[in-house]
Amino acid sequence: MAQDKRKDIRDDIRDGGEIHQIAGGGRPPMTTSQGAPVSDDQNSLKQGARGPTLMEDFHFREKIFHFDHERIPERVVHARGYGAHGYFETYEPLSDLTSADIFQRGGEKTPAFVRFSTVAGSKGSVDLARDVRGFAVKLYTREGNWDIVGNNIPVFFIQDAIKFPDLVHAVKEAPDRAFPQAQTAHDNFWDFISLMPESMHMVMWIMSDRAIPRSFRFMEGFGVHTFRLVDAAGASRFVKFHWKPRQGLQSVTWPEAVAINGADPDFHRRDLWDAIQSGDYPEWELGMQIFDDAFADRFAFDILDATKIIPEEEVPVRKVGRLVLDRMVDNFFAETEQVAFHTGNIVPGIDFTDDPLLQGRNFSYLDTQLKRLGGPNFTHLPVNAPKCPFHHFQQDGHMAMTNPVSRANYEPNSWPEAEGGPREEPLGFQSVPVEAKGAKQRTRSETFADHYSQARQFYVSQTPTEREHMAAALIFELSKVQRPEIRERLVGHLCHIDDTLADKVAEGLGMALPTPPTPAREPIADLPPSPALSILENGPASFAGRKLGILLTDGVDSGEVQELLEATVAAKATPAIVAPRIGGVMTSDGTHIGAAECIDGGPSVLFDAVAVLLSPQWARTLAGMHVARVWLADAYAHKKFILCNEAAAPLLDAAGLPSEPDAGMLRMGAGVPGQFLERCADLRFWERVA
Ligand code: HDE
Repeated sequence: MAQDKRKDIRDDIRDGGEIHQIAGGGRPPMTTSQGAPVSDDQNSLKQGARGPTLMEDFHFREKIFHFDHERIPERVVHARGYGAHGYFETYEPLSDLTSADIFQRGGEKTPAFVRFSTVAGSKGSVDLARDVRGFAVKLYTREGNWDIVGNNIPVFFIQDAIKFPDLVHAVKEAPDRAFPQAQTAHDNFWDFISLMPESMHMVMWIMSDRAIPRSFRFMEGFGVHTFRLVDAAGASRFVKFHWKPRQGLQSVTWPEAVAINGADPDFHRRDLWDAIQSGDYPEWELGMQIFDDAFADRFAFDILDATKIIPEEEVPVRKVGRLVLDRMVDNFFAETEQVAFHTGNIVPGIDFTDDPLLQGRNFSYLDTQLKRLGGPNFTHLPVNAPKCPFHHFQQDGHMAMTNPVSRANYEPNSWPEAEGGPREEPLGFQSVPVEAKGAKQRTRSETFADHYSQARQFYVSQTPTEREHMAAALIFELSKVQRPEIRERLVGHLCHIDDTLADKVAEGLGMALPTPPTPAREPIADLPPSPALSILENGPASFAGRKLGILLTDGVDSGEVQELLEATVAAKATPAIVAPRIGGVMTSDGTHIGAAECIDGGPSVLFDAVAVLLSPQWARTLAGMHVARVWLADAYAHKKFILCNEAAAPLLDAAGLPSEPDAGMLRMGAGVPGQFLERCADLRFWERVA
């Protein structure tokens, strides 16, 4: 029999037939990477059953060799990331503003790939680190790939790229002890930051809940720098890019982030995977803040300074298209790990400005890809290759896969068209002919010197709840700093931002208010609040896309369960059943309901709101279980909306919840699930004092 099968394989190879079709029924036969069929993948080749392994075992050698080389260097920053495919749809032609091909035809869809990331942690770190999130978008336009390599925060720590290695060294684990991992709460980070007043605006953002998003789906993205839009006549305007999530903004709180990192370190990637696999495709609108030289001249800050925003109230964000993510990758390594973004990947109709951070980035990204992906031909990888035709005379190098086939590999040449290769396109990319003047110098423009006005504006734009979170974050972070003088230096900067904040943080750290440092210049203005900067002011209109954790037990009223499940689906939210055992529960009418999580594997912190529907008997049992009490007590403390049935009362008591429900807690009854889910659109009952 085995003999026959081998013969079949040989015949198939001889015939040049599809070897995949023949052995082992529907499964393809295992082969070496040279294509030789493998008969035994369980045992290496030995001299005798207990003897030495033989050097001639080419299959073993090749398998181990390949395994030994599976890893490539992780990204020096943004190592932990998660990507998905989708498309960008242009709303209407923008030919009056830009000749970029992607903006010429309304309704046109352009393929896109997006990679979200944390910055500081290594590849295997947790998703809910307090950190900036990368929001890198590759648009495969008909005139080449355009990468908007942005973040979920519109400003940056530093003004000049030459400080980037210092910043990254300071935030990452210390070189001697190799910790802490994926966090800013340590001496090196705050030492550096407290010596860099230009970082104060960014510090306000990362101490806000922006740095702990509920999911990639609920955060904004920003191009950060000022770019240019260039029209067909060569006239240009300035532009800042924004990605606005259709799902609304949402973050978790710090105590939740800490707990989620333990319960599900893959919380963000799982969320994106689940949403896309279930057909709930996340969307962002591309917004542009477009302005001219006159605005740039009169704006209080320098538009080339990446530590500043342009408030949306001053230059409104015009929505020009939408990005939809609708397909997960087939292979994480091939696509998400090997995708190579570069700020220098721009297309005709878009151009750079002289922002010194952007200029430095344009210099950096090719280097990093060369190191990471092992050679200059990473553009041949499917995720990086343009989807439009491309022709050039670059050749050879490691792993060259798309090679020229004609004779000419240089230009000019006099070979006929068929063999002569490509020629320049007069309408191809042209830089805006900006005049540059001034002496060569290492200096920082005076126009970059106000480090506090916008930091303050961010703080005063937050709701009281958000301000409290910021103060708590600063106290937490600085409490992890061992050297008191670092804490003092940082609180000194806070004195320039907001007195109440400085007082609160000093009080929380148990220190006297320090003397503030002398600012590089007096703050330009006491700027008005900008509501666009608050997450809570920009939440969702409904509970759609959120997750309701439903704790169920055997014997629960089947009508209650049915109504809640139907209301949840009608609200376009996802119900996640949590049960005492993963086998699920049997409701009062004998219906079996499967569980997504067993109660200790699915703590309430993983859900946006919770419902507790129990049978009287199980309510008493759960009241005696620590894990069940914590499940409910946490939901309450995390200010989640809670729906409970009558029978759950013993568990509520045991968990220490007040006997009088607050307005964030609803009692189950006919018609209540619908009301509850409407209430949940507020996401949290912030008024609760817990
Ligand atoms: Fe990056 N950055 N960056 N960066 N960056 C990288 O490129 C760099 C900056 C951003 O998902 C690296 O492929 C310099 C700002 C994202 O693959 C590297 C400076 C912003 C990603 C690099 C900055 C970003 C990166 C590391 C200071 C927001 C992940 C691996 C001038 C606007 C892209 C890699 C992905 C990645 C350099 C500052 C966004 C080393 C020198 C500001 C989203 O090239």
